[in-house]
Order: sequence, then C-alpha cells, then structure tokens
Amino acid sequence: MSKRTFAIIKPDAVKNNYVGKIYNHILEKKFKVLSAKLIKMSKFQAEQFYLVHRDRPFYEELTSFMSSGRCMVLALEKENAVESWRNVIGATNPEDAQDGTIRKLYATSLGENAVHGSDSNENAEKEISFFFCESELI
Ligand code: IDP
Ligand code: MG
Repeated sequence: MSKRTFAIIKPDAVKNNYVGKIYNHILEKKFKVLSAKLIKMSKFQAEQFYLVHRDRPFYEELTSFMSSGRCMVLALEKENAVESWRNVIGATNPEDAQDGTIRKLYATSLGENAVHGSDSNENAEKEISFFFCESELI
C-alpha cells in the first residue's frame, strides 16, 4: 500500500489550462495513473476533505477556492509514491518551491498552488477512497 498517492490538479491550474502540462509531469516521472476524473467539489466536500485544517485561519479561503471550479482528482502509483509526488510538486508556497517543480511552474499563489499531494501513506489511502471506489482503480 505504500505505492499509492493521491493528487489534485486544483481549480486555478484547470482554469489556466495546465492540466495537460501537469499530466505530462506525472507521466514523465513514471507514475502510473490508476484513475483520474474531472469533478467540481461542493463546499461541503471540500470542507470534509480538508477537515484536518478546520482550525487554521485559511480554512474558509481554502475550501471556497477548492469548490470554486473544476479540478482533476488522480490516484497515482509508483514506488515511494507519497514522497516522490511531494518532491515533484514542490513546497506549499510557490515562492519557496524549487525550480522545475509543478508549483514553481504553474501555481498562482500560496493558496492557489496548482496541485495537492498526500502527506503520508495513511492519508493517501484515506484521500483516494474519499474520491474513488476500489473498482475504479485500474
Ligand atoms: P500542502 O498542500 O503543501 O500539503 P498544507 O499545509 O497541507 O500544504 O495546506 C493545504 C493547502 O492549504 C495548501 O496547499 C494551500 O492551498 C492552502 N494553504 C496553506 N497555507 C495557506 C495560507 O497561509 N494561506 C492560504 N492558503 C493556504
Ligand atoms: Mg497537506
């Protein structure tokens, strides 16, 4: 189970037409896409997904943004997938992200930072099952 992670191409990146470019990063870094779909989260779904941040000052801004438009959710597979994907996306704040990372290349701001990546194997499995049923992972 340590081979899977969960990614979101966030509403800013979808709006800015970066889905194709970000998908290319995923393929070039040799992740296997087990499933991907374009969705629009409800405010409630965004609040549930980010429940761990409910006491943070940016919770309202974050959940409004994440439910503001279409995003792409993906289940990815690779050896050491969680850490590997975090390295590909870069630091939370695009200003701190290393050159060549997705957030450095495509993020709009700290809040609207183009992509999501799970932070642990346990959360990856929780997040995958938040959006996908096991039979969709192929
Ligand atoms: P991560 O996405 O790199 O794991 P987290 O700290 O888990 O970063 O925060 C979740 C998301 O909340 C970030 O990706 C970003 O969209 C948003 N966020 C984090 N910190 C701030 C902030 O200080 N202001 C506004 N939005 C924030
Ligand atoms: Mg996080």
